[in-house]
Amino acid sequence: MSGSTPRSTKGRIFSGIKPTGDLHLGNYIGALRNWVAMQKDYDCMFCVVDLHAITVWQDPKELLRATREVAAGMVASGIDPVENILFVQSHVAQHAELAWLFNCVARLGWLNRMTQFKDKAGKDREKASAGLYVYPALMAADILLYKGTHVPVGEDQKQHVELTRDIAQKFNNDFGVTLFPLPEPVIQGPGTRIMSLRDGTRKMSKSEPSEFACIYMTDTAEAIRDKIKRATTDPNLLPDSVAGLEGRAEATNLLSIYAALTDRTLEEVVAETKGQQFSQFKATLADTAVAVLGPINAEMKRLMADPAEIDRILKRGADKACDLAVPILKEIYDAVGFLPRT
Ligand code: AQP
Repeated sequence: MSGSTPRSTKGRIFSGIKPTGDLHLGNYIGALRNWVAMQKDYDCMFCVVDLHAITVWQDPKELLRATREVAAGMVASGIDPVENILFVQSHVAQHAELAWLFNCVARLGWLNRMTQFKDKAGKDREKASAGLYVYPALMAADILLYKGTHVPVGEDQKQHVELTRDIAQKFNNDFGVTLFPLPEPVIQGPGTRIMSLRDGTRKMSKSEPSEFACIYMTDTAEAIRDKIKRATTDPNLLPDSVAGLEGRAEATNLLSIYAALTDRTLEEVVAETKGQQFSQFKATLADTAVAVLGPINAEMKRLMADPAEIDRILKRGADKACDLAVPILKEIYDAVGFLPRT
């Protein structure tokens, strides 16, 4: 056994980020910031999910760089890699093993309903990888390999957590066991879905082609200010109530970002900014974003300059994750009826 046993608290969390490019404000508000807040209450497993990343083409050198950068971003955001388990998915082979088993539990009809596959595969579905299609079975394996009970996710991932529950339930029923818990999605705060700065109806995303649509966690203060200044808005003043945001996607997005970064509700920030021009509000938002992201950016740079330190953190995490995964996978294989290796 290596490392300390995770503390027992409100339950076990598994959550991950794909190393598919530079981390952005959506990842920070929708995932990292919540994880930091939850780490004191739960046993936490935070994962750089590289097996998920390759469901679409990744340049090998860039994948390697981004894997360390996502780990650096997690630590720089305030994830404690000693108290929690922070690791790379491909370092724990049991994820792929359990995913295969779940490919045999999940039904085609369930996978056909997944909206993320439809979005990501687009019109040219025939050319999408088979991995992209069965991605939710791998995600179920990530969570259930550790009997995870809670999954903090952005709104967009909720459907996959529901599928994880379906897989857990079907496995338990099929094999007459109570092996898996039914994990709950935890969706928190006003920033559950951060939208593009150029188009308030599209999700802020690593694969977004316009760099002005995304604030990256590696952006300089100047870049952050510039992007917020250029963010698309509408011609009206800011409203005096949340109801006044109806049909104003860009204003809603910017105010939600402000609320999330200042740990307040949308109501509270609308009360503060009511009647303001966008130029005035954008200056306040830019100051806030720079104040929050600046220190994280500096810490990410420091960590990225010491890849051996990142690798040490990830090795310790993988060892701890394996210690948990091996006996659980054994229990699962026994339930299925696989002959144990002697
Ligand atoms: N725009 C967002 N708003 C709120 N939460 C978000 N998340 C991602 N984008 C937003 C949350 O971040 C976690 C990790 O996501 P991911 O990077 O593994 O996958 P993704 O959601 O597919 O992110 P991208 O940026 O859109 O990646 P690409 O372009 O590679 O597909 C998740 O909890 C997610 O909800």
